[in-house]
Formats: sequence, C-alpha cells, structure tokens
Amino acid sequence: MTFDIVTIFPAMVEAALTAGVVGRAIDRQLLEVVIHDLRDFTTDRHRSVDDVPYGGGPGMVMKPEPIFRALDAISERRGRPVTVLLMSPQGTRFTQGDAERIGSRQHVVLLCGRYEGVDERVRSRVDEELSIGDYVLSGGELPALVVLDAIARYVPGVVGDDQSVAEDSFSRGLLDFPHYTRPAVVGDLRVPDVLLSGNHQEIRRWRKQESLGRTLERRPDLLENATLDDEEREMLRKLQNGSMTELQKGKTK
Ligand code: 4HQ
Repeated sequence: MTFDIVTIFPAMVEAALTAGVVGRAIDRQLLEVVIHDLRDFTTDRHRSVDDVPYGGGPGMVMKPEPIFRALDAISERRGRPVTVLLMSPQGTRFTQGDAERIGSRQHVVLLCGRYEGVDERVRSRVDEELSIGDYVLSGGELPALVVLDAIARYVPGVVGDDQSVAEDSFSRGLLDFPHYTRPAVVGDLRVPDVLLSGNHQEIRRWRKQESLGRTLERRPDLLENATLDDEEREMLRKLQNGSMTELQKGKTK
C-alpha cells in the first residue's frame, strides 16, 4: 500500500514514521510513504501556500493551486485510482471501521491543512474528509499520522499477528480486558488468581466478562454496534441486571 502525505511541515511527519510498527513496515517495503512539501508546488518567489480570505476576517486560507499541482503529480506517479483524504474537524469522525475499509485501497493521499483550512474548491478533489475528534489542532499533520497508523495495521504483514488485528477488542466493538505481566505480586498489588490458574476456559470467560464490564461502565454507547457471541450476550444481560434496581429489572425482563 502507498501513502502520499502533502504538508508544509515534512520534517514533523518524517520523524514520526521512523519508529515502531509503521517504521518497520516501511523498512520491509510493506508500506511506501512519500512526503511532499507543498512549497515545492508553488510558482511564486515567496513560495506562498496561503492567502487572505475573500470576504475578510482573521486568519489565512490555504491556496488551491499548489494543492492541485501536488495532487496532479501524485496521480501521475501512482496511476489511478488514488483515494484523497482531507484531515479536518468538519469531517466525519474517523473510526476503526473506516481504517479497515480504507486498508484495502492501493493508493491513499493524506492532505494536511494549516491556518484556517483549505480553499473550499480543494474539496472537489477530495474523496473523504475525516476528523480524528472534536478538538482544534494547529494542523492536519498529527491527524494524518493517526489515520495512517490505524489504516496501516490492516495491511497484511504490518502487524506481526493477523489474528491480533481481527480479534483486537476495538475491531469487535468492545474495550480491552486488563493485562498483567510478571511479577505476580508488586507490593500489595496481586495479579488476579484466575490468570495464574492455567484454566484456559476460565481465563477466556474472565476476559470476556472484564471487556463487557468495562465497556458497560465506560463506553455503553459502543454496545449498540458490538458483535457479541451467545456467551457474551448472556454475560451482558447479567451485568446489566446487576447494575439495575429491582424496579428496573421488572420492567426489562
Ligand atoms: N485540524 N481532525 C485545522 C484539526 C483536525 C481534527 C486539521 C486543525 C485542519 C486546518 N483535523 N486544520 N481535529 O483540528 O482532523
């Protein structure tokens, strides 16, 4: 899979792509990432990428032509189709489902805006406008790195164990269960006995129980779309009953 990242801060993006799972995948040529300095696509003496807003007001707007020239150069190099993603707080919220879907595309372009954002006409060349969350950042570079990382994990071979991607609790729509490693006792903090028991059936059930309990407590909204097996649906029913008053129980049962 290839990623082309268009930015006015190439060094910021470059640094983040040398470490970890993504860095290794680039070394192993499972991913090709090319970072494009938007200023290389300007034609004026000052290499301007922004200008004042029509209609007045504060802040600057990213000029359309350098972005169009960058996208033309990328399409030429990659051959169509390329999927163009614009990072923006006006976009739809980027989800695990989006990561999985986009993971099957051959060529993805990540457009990083700065200032007040891009000239509206840039959207005529954008396939999807994505937001990583409801807060304001100073540019699209960090969102682009977030989106690239989450997508890249779906490229075969990038994550060591394909199984762990498919079974990753978030892919299934639940929060993860608690993890422990050695030693079994730290001060007065003990690893739960069940994890030391060697009873794999019991361990599996305990982890399901913990995932469901945590999701119910912290992110009940996720349960609407979670894919649960029969055992999990039964566990959830009991957990929900446990947290309900006698009156509420009577009404749901
Ligand atoms: N920005 N999710 C403003 C974001 C953002 C977000 C990127 C700041 C675009 C122009 N992008 N620039 N949140 O806050 O994606």
